Amino acid sequence: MKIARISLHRLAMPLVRPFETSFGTQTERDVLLVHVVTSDGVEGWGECVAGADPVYSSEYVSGCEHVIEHYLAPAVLAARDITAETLDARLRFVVGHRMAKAAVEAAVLDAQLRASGLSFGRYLGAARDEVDCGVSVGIAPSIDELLDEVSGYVAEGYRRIKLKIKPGWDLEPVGAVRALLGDGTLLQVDANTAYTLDDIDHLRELDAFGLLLIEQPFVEEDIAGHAVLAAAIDTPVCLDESITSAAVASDAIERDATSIVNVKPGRVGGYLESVRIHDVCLARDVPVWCGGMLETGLGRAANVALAALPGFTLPGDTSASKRYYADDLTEPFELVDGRLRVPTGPGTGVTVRTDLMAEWATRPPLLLR
Ligand code: OSB
Ligand code: MG
Repeated sequence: MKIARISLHRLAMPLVRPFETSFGTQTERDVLLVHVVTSDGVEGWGECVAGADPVYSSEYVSGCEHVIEHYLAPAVLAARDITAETLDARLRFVVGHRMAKAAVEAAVLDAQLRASGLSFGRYLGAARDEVDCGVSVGIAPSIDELLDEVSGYVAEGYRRIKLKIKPGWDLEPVGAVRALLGDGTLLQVDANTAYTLDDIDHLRELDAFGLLLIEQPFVEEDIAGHAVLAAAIDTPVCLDESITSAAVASDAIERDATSIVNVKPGRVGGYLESVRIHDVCLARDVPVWCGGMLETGLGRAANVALAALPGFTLPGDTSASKRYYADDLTEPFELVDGRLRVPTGPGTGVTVRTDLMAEWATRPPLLLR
């Protein structure tokens, strides 16, 4: 396959409600889309999941746009023949920048699969036609408002609740939500690196709430600290930010720093590396689940396909479109019995609504050839 043209699109999409985590509050998504056109005129789309600011990871959307414009896109355009499978070798000269690479990979893979009539699900190895869904609930202004929000999601049918926590917003809200849900409902927490080794005794108090897991309590680089924590508490430790590749996943599992793994294609450099992480975990009986980055319908479509692989045994942060956006960028994903259907059409199986894209654009498209 020859990529003849690449365009980069930047749009602002308002969230239906502010999303607060230990690293800040977000009221809209600053979305970067990668569009590729092959020499045969086949199109592919990829979504970049980097945030507006480098606070979840070192990447941020303007940085991704820069590295794609100046390094990744020129390398793709210069290749006489390229596929999703050969892309990693082509782009290896750029160190890191995984979210930028993942967006390019998604666009190339989408075009490749559309050309061959294959869906993301079929290509990645989906074993199911629908996936169990959870929902990630931000830090709320008060416990009452948190309970209202959680009750709404429970009524919609979500199969697992995840609460964002930070020092000062942990035991009390988690206890209140556990009391609301009763013992039968899956409940987990995500600290987004807000704690340190000094907090181990405090984090042990979460054991009282029967949590499925605690996600990323310590900083990204601290695999050793997570191993210490995992040995000291009953709640399973699940790494998110720390898992940047299949090699790191394998190492973290080996060192007992994580007994469950959150897979996010953007964070690990793409869908192909995500499948490799899945395979590493499946071989060791480590459950994986698909994380989210407040994706539009475009990124969601591919994530839902990934979440249908056999090792994804826990509900993902793959929520319905309306949990994020009043209008989605593609046909909306709707929850049925707590599940989303895996798209079956070629490529991602969804269509980017270019009319809405133009309406939400924050600058004209950047055309590269
Ligand atoms: O840590 O999982 C996270 C959103 C943005 C950045 C990081 C995270 C999240 C979420 C939301 O928790 C997941 C989603 O619903 O897309
Ligand atoms: Mg997380």
